[in-house]
Amino acid sequence: MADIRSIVILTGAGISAESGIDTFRDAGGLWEKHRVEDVATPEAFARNPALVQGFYDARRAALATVEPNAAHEALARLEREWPHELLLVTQNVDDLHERAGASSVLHMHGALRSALCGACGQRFPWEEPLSDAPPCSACGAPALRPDVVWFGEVPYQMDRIFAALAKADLFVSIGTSGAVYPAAGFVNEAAAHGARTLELNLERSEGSHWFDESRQGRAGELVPAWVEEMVG
Ligand code: BV8
Repeated sequence: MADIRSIVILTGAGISAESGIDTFRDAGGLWEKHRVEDVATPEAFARNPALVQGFYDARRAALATVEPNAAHEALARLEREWPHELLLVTQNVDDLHERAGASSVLHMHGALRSALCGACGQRFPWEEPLSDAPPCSACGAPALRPDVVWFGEVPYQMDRIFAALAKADLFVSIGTSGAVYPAAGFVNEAAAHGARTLELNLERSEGSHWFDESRQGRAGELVPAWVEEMVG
């Protein structure tokens, strides 16, 4: 690993699967129970706010019933022990990276435990349901929505992510199907700037062919083994 200094890691729903959180596209996943266009777009929220708020209230409440797994813990260890730059980007809206001890997690698609005011744009840490339209703590309007990036909305901190990808020596994608952009294009962005690329996923993804190396298996096994290779 002598030639590797800066690392960018991207995680997806697969890293939380062994914690009991449904992925999106696996059998029995979230998109089998809800059509994307009915619950994960601004149009869906405008059309049926109660359905969308209920979908996210249920997922926020479920966070109390799950725990981080060995993969989350291994990435927290890497963050503690890696002596050079490391950026952990997650597409996930759960808080399992943080609860495993990761201290600097970039939630490019927002977070269940955050609320966004549609009236004044303020964000707040949030634990409670939003279905009963609580007033915004800043402006008082009953306009709070999940602080989550829906399809058609702009992911958070894209400049920071692209700057890190341009400097990365290694890009690692963990537990994602490579189905959604711009996240699915990060491997190409990193490789175009000379990074080595590694995929750790249960099965081959839509983007596996872009990676220098793709390992198949459960994140709970592959991620601790990879972290041991890096810092052991
Ligand atoms: C944007 C938050 C402009 C919400 C999410 C046509 C072509 C190309 C693009 C588009 C297009 N039409 C529209 C677009 C853009 C669109 C898009 O990509 N659509 C797709 C469907 C084609 N994207 C957007 O709208 C994005 N915004 O483009 O803005 C822009 C662009 C660039 C720069 C600035 C602005 C916004 C998209 C964000 C949507 N919000 N999540 C919520 O959580 O409810 S997306 C959601 O799905 C995830 O966050 C993630 O990003 C995405 C994919 O999910 P995964 O995490 O990968 O999960 P999945 O179930 O799919 O896969 C799980 C994987 O884990 C599997 O591979 C499985 O094998 C593996 N696995 C399972 N178990 C395990 C495991 N691996 C290891 N161990 C295990 N145990």
